[in-house]
Amino acid sequence: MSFELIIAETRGRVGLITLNRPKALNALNDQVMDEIGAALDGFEADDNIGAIVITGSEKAFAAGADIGAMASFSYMDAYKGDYISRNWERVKTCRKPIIAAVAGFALGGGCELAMMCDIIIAADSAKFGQPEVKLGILPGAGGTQRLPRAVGKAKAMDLCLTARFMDATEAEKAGLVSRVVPADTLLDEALAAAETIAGFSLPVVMMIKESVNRAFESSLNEGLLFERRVFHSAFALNDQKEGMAAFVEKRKANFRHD
Ligand code: CO8
Repeated sequence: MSFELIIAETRGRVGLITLNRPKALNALNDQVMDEIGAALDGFEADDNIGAIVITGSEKAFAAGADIGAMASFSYMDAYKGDYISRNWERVKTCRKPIIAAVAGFALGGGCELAMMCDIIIAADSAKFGQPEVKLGILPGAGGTQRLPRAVGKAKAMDLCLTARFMDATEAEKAGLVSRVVPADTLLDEALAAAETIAGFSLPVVMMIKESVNRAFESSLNEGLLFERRVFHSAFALNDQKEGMAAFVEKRKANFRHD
């Protein structure tokens, strides 16, 4: 897959998307989001891909939505053009797991893009923030909704209202990121985690992603019921037979992803 503002490649069973607009610190415009969407379409259609990593550069995962592109927007441009919903939701609808590997700035839409992923692994250089308030706007791609779910109301209010940045250590303590690693090992760590996930049964991995996400959309009892039904359905998989046989026979499971 060949793109202009991102690089999409495969590493084993992992699809890797690298944002590639270095001069604008990977600011996210329509073209970037369309290209991410097209890359995700390709990876989702590819049976040989079991997990995806999205990363940026050493200096910036993404410094936000492209401010220049938005500066002259009218209300009608935003509303009729279905700004954000049109091409940002594709990340959310991806059924395969996505890891955001974040170094440097993840601000505004950049932080929101990372939060749309399933796991955030941060370099020790990472800085997260929702500084839209400084621009006379508010977060528009989930910052006021996903951030409080990740870090709680107090910290989400603090970040969104003061525009201050949160470093990687604080982000890990607050629950936004799952691990912090030295910057020079970030991509290796993220790819290794993705490769581990991609080695498990793909349908089971997809069921786990769907079930964990359901926890944020339902009451506890509804979520537990959903989990139980999906759990029962796992016994229809060849991979369940293989996984348990492998345990009993003390060997490594060889999942066929069905
Ligand atoms: N949009 C466009 N260009 C950007 C952006 C951006 N968000 N961020 C940085 N750039 C550009 C700069 O304009 C500069 O370009 P040039 O060299 O041509 O002047 C280049 O990247 C390098 O930036 P700096 O010189 O500013 O680099 P510094 O190291 O001095 O500062 C910062 C780095 C702190 C990251 C600084 O660039 C900054 O504050 N950037 C803006 C951060 C921000 O406000 N982000 C939020 C944007 S609004 C948003 O995301 C809304 C989300 C709504 C939903 C998304 C829908 C699409």
